[in-house]
Amino acid sequence: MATTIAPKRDDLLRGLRQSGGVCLMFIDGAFSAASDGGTRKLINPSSGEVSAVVAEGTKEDAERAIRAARQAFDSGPWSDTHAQDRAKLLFKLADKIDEHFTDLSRLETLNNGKPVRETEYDVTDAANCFRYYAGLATKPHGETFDVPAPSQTFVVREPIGVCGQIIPWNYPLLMGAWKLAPALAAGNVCILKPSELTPLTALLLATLIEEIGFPKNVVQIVLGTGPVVGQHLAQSPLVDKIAFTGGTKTGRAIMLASTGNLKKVTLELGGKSPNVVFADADFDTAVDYALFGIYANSGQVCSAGSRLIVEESLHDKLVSKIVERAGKIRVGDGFDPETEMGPIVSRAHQEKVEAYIALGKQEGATLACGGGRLPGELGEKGNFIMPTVFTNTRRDMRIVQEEIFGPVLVVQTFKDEAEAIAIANDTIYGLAGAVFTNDIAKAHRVIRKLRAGITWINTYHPTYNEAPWGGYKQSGSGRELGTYGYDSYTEVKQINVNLDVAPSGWFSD
Ligand code: TXE
Repeated sequence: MATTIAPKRDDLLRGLRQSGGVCLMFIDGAFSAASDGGTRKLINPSSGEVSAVVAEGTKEDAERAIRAARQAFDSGPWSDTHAQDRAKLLFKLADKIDEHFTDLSRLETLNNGKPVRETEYDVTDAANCFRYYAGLATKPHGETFDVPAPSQTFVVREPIGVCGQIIPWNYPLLMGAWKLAPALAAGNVCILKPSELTPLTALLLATLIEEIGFPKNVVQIVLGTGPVVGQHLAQSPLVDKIAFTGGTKTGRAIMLASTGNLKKVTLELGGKSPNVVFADADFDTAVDYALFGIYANSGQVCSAGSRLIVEESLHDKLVSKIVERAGKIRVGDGFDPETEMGPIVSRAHQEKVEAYIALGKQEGATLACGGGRLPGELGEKGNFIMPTVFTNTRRDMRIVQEEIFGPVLVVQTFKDEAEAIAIANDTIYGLAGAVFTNDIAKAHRVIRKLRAGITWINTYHPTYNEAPWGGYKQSGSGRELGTYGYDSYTEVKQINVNLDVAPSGWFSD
């Protein structure tokens, strides 16, 4: 394997605002430390070393940001700005992200561990997301209705207000873009809370936002843990909407916390997505996407194809090829140009994935490959798990039903189309799913029966800013991206106008 060419840590952190070696958050127009001076050491998932020290926000910091946001929305000019002006700023931000492409992608690799080739995709996607919503900002149109004269009725969309946006660690910059771009395009003000594990790229984004000159408090970035800062955002009566991406359990807690003022809530949660392969599928394509579906970002993807559901007659041939190819995946440091799969985000999450692997063995599934840590010095320091495949599974096994969120593929088999569909839909989740077959009618029949919001035929994972993202069942509520994502940041108002200004005479004089 080629030598790791990690840029120097201090060079990567240079773009961030710091004080005394602590990276600061962005509240009320200024880069600030935590109210109680608290800090958190971030750990590089590949080396186990401290990668940065960041401010650890408190409830008081969250409250300060909420009050500043409230003021900015209620009396600031942002929600009344012309959409063209908001679009201009979003286009500028997209250009700034492009200018900082290398800094952002390398910082993301330090942040989350994923290989540079993945973080480069993420940065490009993030810029494209801002650009998409910059374009969309000027496109919304209202409706008018043919109601009895002399009334005229029309409908407009308006921003919701103060949006708390809580994001996870698996796509730290991209999830920030998915949240901020539609909300800002629609005229909302945002408080973004990155995962406490991976706040670095959001902090660099804050410096770009400040440089561009967004109005004060239109975007704030508050750091801190979920149970403290995230929970406070969800509970606050001054916050109008929460948009959350993360685990299903946390999503439930957020929904409960949001009931006080019945704020709007969108949730993008976990999955256990089926990848259905029929015997007539193009073999090499099915193998390729089965690998990509589960091992991209080390399986830490909400839409990962974590259940391979294969027609019985193809099982042995398909599994043996997948096992052979999985064994060749180069696992290592994200800065190593030869690395194909990086580490797990944290030691705690690595242990959670390992506990599932142990459980799979206990439950009686066959470990066809992987199952252990990366051997050698790198494997001791970092959080690496080898690509893993379980066969001989049963539908009731926990490794089949629960989201593992790591590089662990479970294989299930089916005899016919009806059984494939029944197995595919047999979890509490409904985020994504795919079907591989050369029979186009069958592909469409199966896709239409999948209870999932994001689906693919003869491919896995590609998605675009234009199309809605979100899940059925316990994979969430609401949709992000596309016009659906924009709409989810707007209130809808009907306006009735009397075109014959005269008393109605309903009550006698
Ligand atoms: O996520 P959490 P965790 C799944 C995956 C993983 C599991 C747990 O299965 O194993 O979730 O991961 C904030 N109020 N996904 O614990 O807790 C937290 O600070 C408000 C799927 O790391 O959901 C972070 O910013 N906020 C997923 C964010 O929630 C709270 C991506 C996500 O963390 C909070 C990640 C609270 N009470 C994990 N508790 C996806 N859908 O892509 C935590 N947070």
